Amino acid sequence: MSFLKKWKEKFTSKEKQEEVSGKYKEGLSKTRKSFSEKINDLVARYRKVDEEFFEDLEEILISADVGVSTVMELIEELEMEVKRRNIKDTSEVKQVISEKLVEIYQGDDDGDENISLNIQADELTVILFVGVNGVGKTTTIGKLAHQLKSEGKEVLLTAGDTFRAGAIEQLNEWGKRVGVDVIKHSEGSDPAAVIYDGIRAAKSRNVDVLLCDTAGRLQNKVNLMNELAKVKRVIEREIPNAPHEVLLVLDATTGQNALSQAKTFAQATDVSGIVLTKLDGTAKGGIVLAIRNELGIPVKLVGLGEKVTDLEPFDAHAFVYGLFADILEEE
Ligand SMILES: Nc1nc2c(ncn2[C@@H]2O[C@H](COP(=O)(O)OP(=O)(O)O)[C@@H](O)[C@H]2O)c(=O)[nH]1
Ligand SMILES: [Mg+2]
Repeated sequence: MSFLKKWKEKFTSKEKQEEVSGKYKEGLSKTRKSFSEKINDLVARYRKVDEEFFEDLEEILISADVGVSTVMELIEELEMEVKRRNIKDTSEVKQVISEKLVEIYQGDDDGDENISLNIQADELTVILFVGVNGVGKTTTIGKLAHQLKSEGKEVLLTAGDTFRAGAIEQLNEWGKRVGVDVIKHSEGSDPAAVIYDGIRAAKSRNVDVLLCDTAGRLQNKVNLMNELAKVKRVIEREIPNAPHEVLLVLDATTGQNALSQAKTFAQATDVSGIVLTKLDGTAKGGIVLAIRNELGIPVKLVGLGEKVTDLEPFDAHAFVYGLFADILEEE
């Protein structure tokens, strides 16, 4: 089945499809523009699908930050598929590239890797946000709080980034903006102690989801590890299966640097999912594929802008649609 057809079939209503498509299209407009221009140009330059065509395609993908080993795998798959389908004309390759990009993200099965957040049905869910300064942890917490609240959940925030007074105030502002309470201590206090208070408050107020902010100092890896380990111990002691998610927030505009941050954090703590922010700010959105393929940690949420509604569950189809929307023909 064609890529576009499959994508449309995922939705129960046309309105929903248009809403999700629209958000991804807008959020990925920089990447799409650069990507579709290059692909169209490539297809115009080559009539025949040959080795040089694939070499140029390889370069385009690498320049979109897809990641070298992911690109190699993709090109190999494409070459096989093109042979199998006996495709000669370069314009037909666009379709195959979009299909293979989804496949490479999702793996061999038809895909439904569980990217939804592990939210408990009838007990408190604790989600810990980690990541270096400036990647968008606090903003993502604000956006997610808004989303959960609009689903009817009781949400509480904890200001575990006690390193700077500004960070506590920023979370507090988000709390006011979306109408949820924030548990906070003063600047310089122990993050584990704030989070402990957050859990206590969440329990006594019958909260559904507790979102915990943390500081992200990477200068000292040992400190970071110790701090995260302590925070996790405190959470585990209060709730045996918690934290239910440890979300590593990465800034898509930092490209390959995001990958190396991810490796460091994965050593420091058990990361259950990735939030990739600022996809709207980069032309190199291909980093999503590199992260999935090279780290083996699912991207669960993507930040597609600064507005409170600019947070979406990651969807490989939507992502590839956002990249190819201009160049795939409707049938
Ligand atoms: N364009 C864009 N900006 C974002 C996104 N997420 C966060 N930001 C911005 O990134 C900056 C740093 O975010 P912040 O939440 O303070 O990062 P933190 O230090 O990790 O808590 C802020 O100016 C946010 O508005 C996003 O998805 N898109
Ligand atoms: Mg912050």
